Amino acid sequence: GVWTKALVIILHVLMFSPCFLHCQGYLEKFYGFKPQAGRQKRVAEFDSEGFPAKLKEMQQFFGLAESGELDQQTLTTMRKGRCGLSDAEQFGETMRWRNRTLTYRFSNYPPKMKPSQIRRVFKAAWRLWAQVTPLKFRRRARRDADIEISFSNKDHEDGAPFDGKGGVLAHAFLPGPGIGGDVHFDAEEDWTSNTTGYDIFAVAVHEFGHALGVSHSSDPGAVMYPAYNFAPHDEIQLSFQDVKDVQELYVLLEKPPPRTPDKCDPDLSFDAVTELQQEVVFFKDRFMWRTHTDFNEIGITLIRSLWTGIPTHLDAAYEDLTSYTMVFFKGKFYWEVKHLEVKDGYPKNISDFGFPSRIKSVDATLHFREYHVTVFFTGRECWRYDEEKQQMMDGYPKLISDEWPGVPSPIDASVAYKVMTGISVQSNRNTAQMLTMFTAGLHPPPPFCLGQGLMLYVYG
Ligand SMILES: [Ca+2]
Ligand SMILES: [Ca+2]
Ligand SMILES: [Ca+2]
Ligand SMILES: [Zn+2]
Ligand SMILES: [Zn+2]
Repeated sequence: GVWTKALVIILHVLMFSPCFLHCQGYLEKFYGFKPQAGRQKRVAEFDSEGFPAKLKEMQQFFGLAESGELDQQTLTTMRKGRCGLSDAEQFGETMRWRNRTLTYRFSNYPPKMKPSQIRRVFKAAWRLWAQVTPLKFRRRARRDADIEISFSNKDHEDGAPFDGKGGVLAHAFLPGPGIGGDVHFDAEEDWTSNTTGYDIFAVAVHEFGHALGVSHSSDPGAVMYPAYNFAPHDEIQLSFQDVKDVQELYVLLEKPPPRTPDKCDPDLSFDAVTELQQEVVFFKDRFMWRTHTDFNEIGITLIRSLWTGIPTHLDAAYEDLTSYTMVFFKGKFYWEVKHLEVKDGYPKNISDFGFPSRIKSVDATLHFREYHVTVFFTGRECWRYDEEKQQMMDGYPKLISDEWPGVPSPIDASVAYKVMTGISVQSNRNTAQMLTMFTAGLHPPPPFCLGQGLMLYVYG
């Protein structure tokens, strides 16, 4: 009847009230739960739609059965010592340090442990993070360290007071100036590095993760799992997830180190290709490959190992054999090089060739030795330059599609070699027609590869 029901409710409330309040506080603190305010509050506690939903969220995070009820497993998990930071907020990826060397400093030490021991333990904790990132950690005695480490009781004036023994063990601030990166430990915990109490090493590794910008992980094997999860003498190491998370901040977002291009990469395209006396030279980034008819092996070398005065990442290049001059192009400039030395007064502006001011760079050049003619490719247009008269030929520019039917534009690189003209066009994946290897006509003996983005044209 009514009375039994009332009794059940009363018992229910009595049984769960203290831990309900604790649990509500837990969800407020770590899952952003906002109980309804004012008069409604008492009634709202059990009926609130928000509560079971938040509880389920917490259960899901910890890999518990998502009952939405305060079952035993859930209560046990909530009573565990844990980190003071929220599990619900994902930190922005922008919260990371720009410096590669970070400094840390101890404001004080916990009462029961020797400072020298603490320093040794924390050094080892930083090492775990340093091993998987480009970061270095240095201890400072002076005040201006990036990461200030302190042990405090209860309210320590940062809006997140500690709670005495148990509960919240420590918290940390995300990377940033001032309090950013700082790590606070609850001084009232039983900190140890032996068998009893909380292992300060485990908690330090966790909090240092936050100080680097890593958020909580629901992987129970991760050190970034929010609850204290270690048996004494556990071997503490970063999990796959921890490493992935921190590398997302400090490794993947970095500019990758420059790759040395691979001449067998089928997607390889060239910046420029030119003749160089009996050789053909292919340029890519800081590198070049030199091919000589007498040698099968094609070596890759730095452009600067041969020509010190010219830039890398060239646009185009050709050799004017009548004057033994190499001409290199990059942006609106060109360089003339004789006997490996840049001639005086260079670089000069490409407008010298007679380009109108709208032409800001050239894509590729083709020099025909026997005709003393140089072809320039710019976007969809091509130009002819008379090397003897030193002027653009009449009637140019023309459309590449008119003058060179079938050659897609824009063009990456081109070279006229003996009777052949090789044109390299951006390997834009869908151009199967480019599989004709220019190099096949040049140097047949395998193993030989120099990309596949080259086409062979016979000029005649
Ligand atoms: Ca505490
Ligand atoms: Ca700081
Ligand atoms: Ca080019
Ligand atoms: Zn934490
Ligand atoms: Zn604090």
